[in-house]
Amino acid sequence: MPDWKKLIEGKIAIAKRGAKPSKANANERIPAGQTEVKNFPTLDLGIRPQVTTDNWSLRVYGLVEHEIDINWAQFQAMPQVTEVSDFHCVTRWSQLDMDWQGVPAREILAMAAPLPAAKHVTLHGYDGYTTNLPLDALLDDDVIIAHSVLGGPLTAAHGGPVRIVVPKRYAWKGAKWLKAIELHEFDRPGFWEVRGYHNEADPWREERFSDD
Ligand SMILES: Nc1nc2c(c(=O)[nH]1)N[C@H]1C(S)=C(S)[C@@H](COP(=O)(O)O)O[C@H]1N2
Ligand SMILES: [Mo]
Repeated sequence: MPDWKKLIEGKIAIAKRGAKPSKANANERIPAGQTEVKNFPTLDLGIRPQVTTDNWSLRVYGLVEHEIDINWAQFQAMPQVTEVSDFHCVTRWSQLDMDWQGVPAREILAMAAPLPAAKHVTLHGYDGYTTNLPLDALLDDDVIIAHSVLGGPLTAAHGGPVRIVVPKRYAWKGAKWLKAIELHEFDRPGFWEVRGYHNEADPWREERFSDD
């Protein structure tokens, strides 16, 4: 069991390092306060859920017309895309040109048919992690429910077999080991959002903390 208090304080300290506003980067694809990396670091709560292609499934529920539960075979049978995007972590690293492969989130949401009252989502990971977004943010074409990146299947450390990626937000807004997408009417802050991380998380506005 990780030492939660230490882990949380450590991550917050790293993200808060440096005075604001941060200096712009020479590479204009790297947001202020970020440094480019090429080694795709790993960051999570330290819980590795035992999820494989055999026991993984994705549930979409809440304010939807059709609740759905998609298993690995059904997911593989859906139209696959590759979406290249940049990945920005609030702990100040960015990796460019990540070639995520999988199914656009909006294809899966369309199958569930969100009800008109559905305005917000909670993404749930198999490790118990949650994060929140407006439903609209998941409908962008760059939002992928991904099984592969950088030429191979997602490793367990990076959220395999399936994670979601939301490139326009800091990386904590994408749940690894994606278990469920829950739709609701009102916003419900997730794991980091209740601990002070910014609700919107736009890296181009340096929305790291809610008190920024
Ligand atoms: N299920 C789950 N998803 C998660 C996390 C987590 O702890 N659990 N951490 C988030 C954070 S804070 C970041 S920065 C990214 C890191 O993804 P990576 O480990 O593939 O770099 O995953 C996000 N998604
Ligand atoms: Mo993070």
